[in-house]
Amino acid sequence: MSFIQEGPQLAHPLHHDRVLRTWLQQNLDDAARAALLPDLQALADYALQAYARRQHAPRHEPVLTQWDAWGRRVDRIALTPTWDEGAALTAAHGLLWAGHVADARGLQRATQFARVYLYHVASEFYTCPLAMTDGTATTLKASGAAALMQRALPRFLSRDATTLWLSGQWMTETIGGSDVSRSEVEARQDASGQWRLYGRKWFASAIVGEAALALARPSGAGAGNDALGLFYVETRAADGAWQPGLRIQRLKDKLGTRELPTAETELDGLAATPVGEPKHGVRHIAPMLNITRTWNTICALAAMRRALALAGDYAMRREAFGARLIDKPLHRDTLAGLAAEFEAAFALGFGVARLLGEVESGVAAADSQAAWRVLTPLAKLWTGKLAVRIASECLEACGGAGYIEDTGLPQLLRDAQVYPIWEGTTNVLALDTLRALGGNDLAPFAAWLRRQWPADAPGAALAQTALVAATQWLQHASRERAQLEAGARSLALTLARCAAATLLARQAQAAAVHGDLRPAASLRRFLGHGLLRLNMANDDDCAAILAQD
Ligand code: MFK
Repeated sequence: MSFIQEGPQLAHPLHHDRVLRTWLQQNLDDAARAALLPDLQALADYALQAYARRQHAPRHEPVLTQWDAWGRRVDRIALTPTWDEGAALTAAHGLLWAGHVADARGLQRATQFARVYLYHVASEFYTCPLAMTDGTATTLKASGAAALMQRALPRFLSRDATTLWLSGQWMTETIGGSDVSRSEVEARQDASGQWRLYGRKWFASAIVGEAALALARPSGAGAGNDALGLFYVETRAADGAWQPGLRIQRLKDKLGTRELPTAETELDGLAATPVGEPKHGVRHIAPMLNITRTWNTICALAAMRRALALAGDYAMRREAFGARLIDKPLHRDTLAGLAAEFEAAFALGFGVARLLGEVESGVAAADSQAAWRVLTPLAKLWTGKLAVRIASECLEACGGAGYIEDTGLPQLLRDAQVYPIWEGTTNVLALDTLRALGGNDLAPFAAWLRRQWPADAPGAALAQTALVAATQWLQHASRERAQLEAGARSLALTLARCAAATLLARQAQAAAVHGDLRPAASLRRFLGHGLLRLNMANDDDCAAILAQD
């Protein structure tokens, strides 16, 4: 019998996640932690069971059946067994409800996203419709549309799986995912005054939802994004059938997230209700963007954590060149470098989640509110990129096994590729960061970061140097829009790293008081990777580099 290698095992996702436990310890008081713990424990237990189940079961994917045997159009979508469990888990553990509970300290989003973090990977991206539903609930609240709120919010935030509704976000059309200004779906009023939607939505990720928010152009309205309206639709009739005027044309054949039924839909008179006046649609849907981008951030962190946990476990089991991989200095150094990046990203992602709750509860200071608006795209764009890199490195850390489908490892990489793409690509979010900075003035954001930096923490000088360089670059680049845009990604990555270092430094200092020096070690390692990412060619060089004729 030749040698058989033991595969990686998943350790308990709550008990063996130092970074999460430290963050909870520092950010929640004893009572809040005690209240949260049963849900975290249950979701982590579920994640462990789901991982074990996947080792022995074939993968399932949703299946669309468009016609029944007798020629009726049915557009039935059979979901995976894991998706069938999603509503019960969501309701039981308050995955949506928790983010909307009134909390005088504004901790509701922190406790919600701790749940999401533990559920995400096991959920097979059921978290996608949850993100959209959360975004819809938040958008309806911001709109003040009383009748819609009264009807939909109790369903979106239900603690009872039988009454829970999910919602989608229908923005993307064939003509644009990032630039929605040329959207073609039209909204027309019929003779009774009822609005109806006509056209095609191209990437409806949460198609299983009972509702959706859709951008559409009221007939006769002008061109551009400001003329678009935001509409609320319900997808199901009382008997559970699709509403008239909604057809599911196809499920997407995607690189990853294959358990998630992403649909192309045809709208042919689907009844709709305007959210607010039927114009300024992008402005109306903006609250949703910031919510779903926070979900994206937390889910990217969860994916990184899963990849690191498996690669770390494998390093303890695998021997090569006379020792376990974990005892090989280069392998250990590689894993530690990745884990330090993850820990910094975690500090940023959960820092943004906490700030979101504070902003929504009205307890954030004005400067923190402005910082939150900048930090949201920064966290999303950086964690999205990092998730792909960490997944790729963790596969490599498992050698050839990392490339073999039924180890379950390749799926981590395929799924990770979605984080930088959906909810705004890296470049779109870099441009959004410029929008959030409100021009070329980095001073308020830099001052906010400096105020967060704990006194005497190591690395303050490094962060200061990076912020000064970023400020100078921005002042210089702002003279020419093309130069500013070309450098937006480099600037955003620099700011994201500065913000992450700052928040990790706070955690490291608080942990050190209790004798825990591990976050400080991560901070040192993270700072060693450098904060500055300002690196862009001028336009002539770009043209020269890209020229092939
Ligand atoms: C499991 C993980 C969970 C995640 C699941 C995700 C499932 C994914 C399925 C999808 O990916 S759905 C499609 C996602 N698509 C996008 O996210 C769109 C990407 N494009 C953008 O983000 C553009 O920046 C955007 C379309 C929002 C705007 O581009 P424009 O046309 O250049 O907008 P403009 O004129 O600058 O802004 C219009 C208004 O919106 C302005 O307000 P005012 O009218 O009052 O001046 C902006 O300030 C405001 N705005 C834009 N982005 C905002 C915002 N306000 C607040 N926050 C933002 N993020």
